Amino acid sequence: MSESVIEKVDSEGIVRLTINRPKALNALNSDVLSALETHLTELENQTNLRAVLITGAGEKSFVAGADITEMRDKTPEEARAFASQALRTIQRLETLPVPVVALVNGFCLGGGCELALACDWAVASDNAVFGQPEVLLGVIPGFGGTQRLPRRVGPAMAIDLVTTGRKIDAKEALRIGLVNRVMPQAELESYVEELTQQLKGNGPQSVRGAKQAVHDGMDQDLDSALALETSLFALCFAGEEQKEGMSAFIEKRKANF
Ligand code: DAK
Repeated sequence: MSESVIEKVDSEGIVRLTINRPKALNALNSDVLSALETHLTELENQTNLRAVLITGAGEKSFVAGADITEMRDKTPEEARAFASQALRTIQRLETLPVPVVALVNGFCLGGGCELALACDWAVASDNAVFGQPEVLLGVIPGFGGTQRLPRRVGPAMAIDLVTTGRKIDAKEALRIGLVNRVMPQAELESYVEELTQQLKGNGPQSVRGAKQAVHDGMDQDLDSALALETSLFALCFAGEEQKEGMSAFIEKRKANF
């Protein structure tokens, strides 16, 4: 039986997706994108979902980009279809209702960096390498990089990265705000376990609401975004979670969500 290009492990609502093409440094081809989209469709409907982790198989690479071998002979129409498939899939990852964590364990280049940019968290090992090297291949980023990168790190740094194609190390990625944390590779797993347990300990609806407020608000003017926050805040008082969280505080005990 052939190995799956995406491995999925579900541990009580913490779902880990591993892109499994280590021989090609987990480059994204059509098969990976289709498999990822199938998993995301399932996750969108999973009611007990608390957080999603996405990573690459092996110790060398998260994702070394879109698959150059598959792309080389594409016509403009085929390139557009490929980019549309990737954009749609990456957007579905971004809009999952729970926090999505990129566990960046090595090369995070091109489409890989664009995948990480669509995640809420990026936690990187200290050997991780980031970049948008598309201009070295005669193309531009096609999976959202020219739009999400400036929103994450600001337009000046984004222009630097997408026009030079230079690679940066994990330390610089942390400094410019591309990633949230950098860990020695040996400590990456335990840190991510701690992070997901922390997320899991919080009110599930509150975590979803907080993510929604940030994401939806970013696309709106400040007044509309603040109104959105007010609505989502008020909505918290319609459920049990707020009652339990505040009662637990007053009764000096741990909330049981
Ligand atoms: N695609 C396909 N295969 C790849 C790959 C990739 N992106 N990256 C690595 N590999 C394969 C290598 O070919 C090699 O395969 P074999 O020769 O063993 O068969 C194997 O992985 C191991 O790689 P290396 O031997 O090169 O390993 P090294 O440690 O020496 O170097 C490296 C690691 C990550 C520095 C190097 O592999 C590298 O530079 N890889 C390419 C990185 C890159 O340029 N990524 C960006 C790809 S472009 C679009 C527009 C643009 C895009 C998409 C759509 N539209 C408008 C449609 C572009 C997106 C991109 O991501």
